[in-house]
Amino acid sequence: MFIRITAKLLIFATACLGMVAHAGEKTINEIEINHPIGTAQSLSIPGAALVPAELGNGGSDDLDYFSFRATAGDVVTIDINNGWGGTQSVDTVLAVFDSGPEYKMLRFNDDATSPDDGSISQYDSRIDDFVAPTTGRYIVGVSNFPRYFIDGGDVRYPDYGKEGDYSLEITGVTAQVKQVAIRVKPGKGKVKPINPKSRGSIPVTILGGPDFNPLNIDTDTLTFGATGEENSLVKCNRKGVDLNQDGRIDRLCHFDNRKAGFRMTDAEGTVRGQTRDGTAFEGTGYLNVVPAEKARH
Ligand SMILES: [Ca+2]
Ligand SMILES: [Ca+2]
Ligand SMILES: [Ca+2]
Ligand SMILES: [Ca+2]
Repeated sequence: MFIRITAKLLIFATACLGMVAHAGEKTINEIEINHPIGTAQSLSIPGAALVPAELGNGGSDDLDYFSFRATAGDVVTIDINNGWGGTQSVDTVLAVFDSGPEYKMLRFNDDATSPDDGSISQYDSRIDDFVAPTTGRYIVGVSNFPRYFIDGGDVRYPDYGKEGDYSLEITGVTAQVKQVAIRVKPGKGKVKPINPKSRGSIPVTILGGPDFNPLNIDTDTLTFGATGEENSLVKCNRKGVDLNQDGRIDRLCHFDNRKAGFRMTDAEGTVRGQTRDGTAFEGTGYLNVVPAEKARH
């Protein structure tokens, strides 16, 4: 390994570290716990996304899994930048899996096959031209050498975890996100305040639409909070009720107040998720955040 490192450093020591921003790229911070693969962090990617993340911030054997939705035929690049060469240099490996439950491994890469602008070393992995076979959800795994991914979504040698930060960049996704209506803290009368510090949960109604049945939601993919990426789900009612009396079934879900991450300045909350057939949706609703002392009244 030392020889490989030396040779690669010589070749790439002068490589430019400048990051190339892609049009419409969205930055989404990693949220632990995103392992094992069944608890992958759901990313809503409007074409391209940059995910600053770290191996080691989720425990000593940290692995990072992220899911995203792609359309059949999308040609997707999954690229690690700034992994090798920093203060916590980490030799990353990448894999793409289907959405389970078998978690078949579709692609794997340890070291990039060519240099790129965001990496000083080909030790930063990159998967080029992943063609989405069907419209649906895919899972990206990030690990480190020698913890290679295996079919089924796990890794060999799980105890060789090494810490280090990196950026994951996913480009080439043309996911269409369906817009749905939600009501945060539904009920009659004035909007009820949310106290960012209180324990307990926030009820959110996801309203049914002409071609949207909330009972078809894959609740494992539901996120809600200040950015819409927060893994805050507590539970959803199994049965639907027509809460706004428009003849369509709605669904009430509860999200953990603290995990939703609201601050005093937030005016809206966002729900994101996917239906069981892989359709991505999102909805945003007004909320009313108040200081802890006022919320008691
Ligand atoms: Ca992590
Ligand atoms: Ca993790
Ligand atoms: Ca790279
Ligand atoms: Ca590597």
